[in-house]
Amino acid sequence: MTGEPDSPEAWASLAITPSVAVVGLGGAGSEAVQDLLALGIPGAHAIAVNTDAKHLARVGVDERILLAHRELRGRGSGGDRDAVLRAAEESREELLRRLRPFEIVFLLAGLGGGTGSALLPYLAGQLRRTETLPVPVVFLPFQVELETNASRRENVVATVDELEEMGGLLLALSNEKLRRFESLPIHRVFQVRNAYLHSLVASLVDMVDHPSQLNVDLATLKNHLRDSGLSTLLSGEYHVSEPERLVQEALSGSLLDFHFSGRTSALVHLEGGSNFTLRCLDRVLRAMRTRLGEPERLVFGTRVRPEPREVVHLTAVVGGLRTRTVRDAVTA
Ligand SMILES: Nc1nc2c(ncn2[C@@H]2O[C@H](COP(=O)(O)OP(=O)(O)OP(=O)(O)O)[C@@H](O)[C@H]2O)c(=O)[nH]1
Ligand SMILES: [Mg+2]
Repeated sequence: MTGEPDSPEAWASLAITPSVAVVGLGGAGSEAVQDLLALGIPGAHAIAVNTDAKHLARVGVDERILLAHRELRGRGSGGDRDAVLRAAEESREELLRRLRPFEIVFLLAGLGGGTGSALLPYLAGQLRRTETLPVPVVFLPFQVELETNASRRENVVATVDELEEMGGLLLALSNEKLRRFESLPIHRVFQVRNAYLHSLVASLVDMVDHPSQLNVDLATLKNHLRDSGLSTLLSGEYHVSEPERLVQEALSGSLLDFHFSGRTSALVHLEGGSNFTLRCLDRVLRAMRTRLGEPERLVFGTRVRPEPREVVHLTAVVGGLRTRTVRDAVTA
């Protein structure tokens, strides 16, 4: 420890940096984790959990967990959510032992299969009883997959219902929204989506990880989430001279699926340079208020860097998603 026992340095070194895990569940989730790793999330630990031993063996992560179970025999579940739940229940202690040490655990899964669809709400529910903050991230299948495959649709709806019921943060990335990139090759489209997800994950981690002038830390975030119902995460960057556009970009440029209800709330964090003025902050907050239809609660934090910057970065946790929103997207 540096400095005198009562010095600010000593206290700073006592403050615990949030430890973050990015966890891929099933095939699609594990692949997305690899893309996030490639883009870099400083300090985050990458884990893949699968019932498919072959797939697990070829993903490049820090830690692999095979859900071994008599029924599944290391070959994936072939869409059997119930079998995966039985396996998860059997391995509950082990899974929690590996995930509980982290303060924030992002859980990623493509919905529609068995492994990711079953594990995501199961683990989110288990972790919510601990000190760890679970952040579920789901990839919703293309509409055509839902319309042409009843069992896949049932898996998706069951998972989404459980997650909505739980409340808290939910990042639902809609494959349908990827249609705006339809001229790109398919693997590139998923990379674009994962790069967008990376910017959200990195923004959240950065918001709680580095001290600000008006601070938003992990405790602030957890408190905010407790009273906000179902929430999602937005982020964006725009020129410091156009604060309203910053809010518009963050809300409309999103690949997430969400609609707001009448009772919204927002936790907003802004980072800018030495030219980020109080007027700019005020305009962002007013724009946010208008766009969210007079939120019940608006909490904000700011961080100002010593050098001037062209852009302001916004991270927002917005609560009060209309219930059934994601399900509407699934059943529309
Ligand atoms: N492979 C892959 N699939 C994706 C991706 N994004 C969404 N998906 C979809 O994710 C859904 C779930 O598929 P998987 O991840 O293979 O399923 P799983 O969770 O491994 O479950 P089982 O194999 O049935 O045990 C499917 O509808 C895919 O089309 C992606 O980036 N990669
Ligand atoms: Mg699989």
